[in-house]
Amino acid sequence: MPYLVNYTQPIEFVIRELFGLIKNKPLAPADFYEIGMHQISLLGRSGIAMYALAALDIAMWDASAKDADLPLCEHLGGDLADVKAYNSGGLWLLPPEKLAKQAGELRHEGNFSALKIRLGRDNLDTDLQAIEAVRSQMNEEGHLLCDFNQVLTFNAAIPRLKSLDQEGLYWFEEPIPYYELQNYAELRRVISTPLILGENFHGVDHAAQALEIGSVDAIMPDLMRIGGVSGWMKTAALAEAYKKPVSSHLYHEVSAHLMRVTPTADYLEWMNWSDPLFKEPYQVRDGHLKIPERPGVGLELNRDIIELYRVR
Ligand code: SMN
Ligand code: MG
Repeated sequence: MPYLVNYTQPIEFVIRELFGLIKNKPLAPADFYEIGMHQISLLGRSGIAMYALAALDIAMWDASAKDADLPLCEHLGGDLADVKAYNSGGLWLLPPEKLAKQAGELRHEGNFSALKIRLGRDNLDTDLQAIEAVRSQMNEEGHLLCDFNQVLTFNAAIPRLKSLDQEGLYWFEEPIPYYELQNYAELRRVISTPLILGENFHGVDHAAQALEIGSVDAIMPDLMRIGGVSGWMKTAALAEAYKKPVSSHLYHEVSAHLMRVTPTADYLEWMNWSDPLFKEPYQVRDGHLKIPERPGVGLELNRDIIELYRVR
């Protein structure tokens, strides 16, 4: 799916529109989420409108935690304990012979014991070689997660996943298109490795539907698509009710705080692409993210870099 840079402009436009709801009003992020969701109903409670709402929701929760002089996780009732993470910053669909070196580097970046590999190559054998190359750099007890990024059809997924079931992978992520929720439920009946999706849940209702249909063994919401901190908290409560583990997708800066107040929290995705945006980006040690003891999300923007990415 192409990520078109021009889409940032309509998002910015909706942010400005929604900002009118909160300008010069007391900080009340939970109220804003409810009013904002109602406001965007005509556009649809997802997509560009949701991205804009999420941006403001996150900014408001950050400000509200800063107002209380607490790190966001403590403001939400949690503590600053370390957050278990996996390194996701590589292992794309490269030829298997290139993967061992990269896996070694990713492991040593933060002494990670868990990595994520991308699968779904032209044939099963190449996927198996890729797994073997990465495993050659891991401890026996380390977790190897995998992500297909929706590349398989339902019919192709059945034999491929049945064969890969023998590999002891920690999860199968998005093997087929994310919106085929009924097919996910079918796959779960014939596959034993846990199936996870969620980076493409567009709002809490979508997560609720996947849980209700029985499409997933675990979920991994994306902070933006799920509706910011408020959308995440509602989804975390649903996952607790359905007794399903919750991992995160990207945005580890905020998601790390939320994992501390997610009852069924599992893995935080560590993908530090956004580090240049921040003056003091987060650190990982021994495969765990350390949340800094600073108010709010605890990050200050690097204004010079922001200038480079300005929409207008
Ligand atoms: C992913 C999706 C979008 C951007 C980066 C990475 C991938 C993941 O699906 O889950 O890490
Ligand atoms: Mg993914």
